[in-house]
Amino acid sequence: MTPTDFFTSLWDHYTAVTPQAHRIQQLFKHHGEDVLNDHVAFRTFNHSPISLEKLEPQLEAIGYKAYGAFRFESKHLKARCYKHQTEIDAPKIFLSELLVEELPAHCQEIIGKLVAQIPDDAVQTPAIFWAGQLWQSPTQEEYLVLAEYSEYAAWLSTMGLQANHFTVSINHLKTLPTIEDVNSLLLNEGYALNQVGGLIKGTPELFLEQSSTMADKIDYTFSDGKKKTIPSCFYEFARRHVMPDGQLFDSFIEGNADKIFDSTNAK
Ligand code: OOG
Ligand code: NI
Repeated sequence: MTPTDFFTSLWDHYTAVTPQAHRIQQLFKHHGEDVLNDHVAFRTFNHSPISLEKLEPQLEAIGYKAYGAFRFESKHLKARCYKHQTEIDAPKIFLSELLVEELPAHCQEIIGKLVAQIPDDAVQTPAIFWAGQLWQSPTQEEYLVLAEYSEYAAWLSTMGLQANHFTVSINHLKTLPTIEDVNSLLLNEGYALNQVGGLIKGTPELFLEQSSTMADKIDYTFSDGKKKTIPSCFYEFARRHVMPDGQLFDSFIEGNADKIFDSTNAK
């Protein structure tokens, strides 16, 4: 599978649950922009058939290589970032996993029941990255219990493996050169942006500025038949800055990422 085929399928699955991303991309195009993606992100459960270490070879299969590692203590996550070895314009990939053993025992039990349903050999091709929910839906009660301790766990229990966001590269925009320009346009159009820690995560001095929408909402039916509107996926905007060595910063920042995760919070 080529990176182009990979991202085409990924985008189709993502926009099916994130119609705002398609609309915002159209908005940029109407401003005469070509929209390039800076990165996409995935979430998963550790110690499972879809753990980070089981997924990584599928990224390598399409030409990606890890170049950074991150830890989010209070969210009980670890993550790695990947870039394509030869295609410099291919989006970077951010892959995180929940350290399930760090959650309370009753949360581990709920997650244990979900991951037990994933076949051991679930990861065979890069198409696993848009497989979605690989288990029977949790009950509403289970979802709410997970959300109390980990919004990430609750989100993952309902949305599964898929791109949780695509990210517009502001560096490639001609008419909206700053992140403030992008945010103003989106706010004027009525989009809800992630306000955690302020609209803009990061600074030019950190060489990375990011903002994001709050996730779209979808109607979801739990395994007990209860229905609820829950967060699906969101759209991000990133502007990278040149470092003193003349290179564009191409990694991620824990302090920024920690707040970007909250774009799928239900409350
Ligand atoms: C990933 C959050 C981190 C970034 O750009 O720092 C991230 C997630 O929400 O799963 O994408
Ligand atoms: Ni991101």
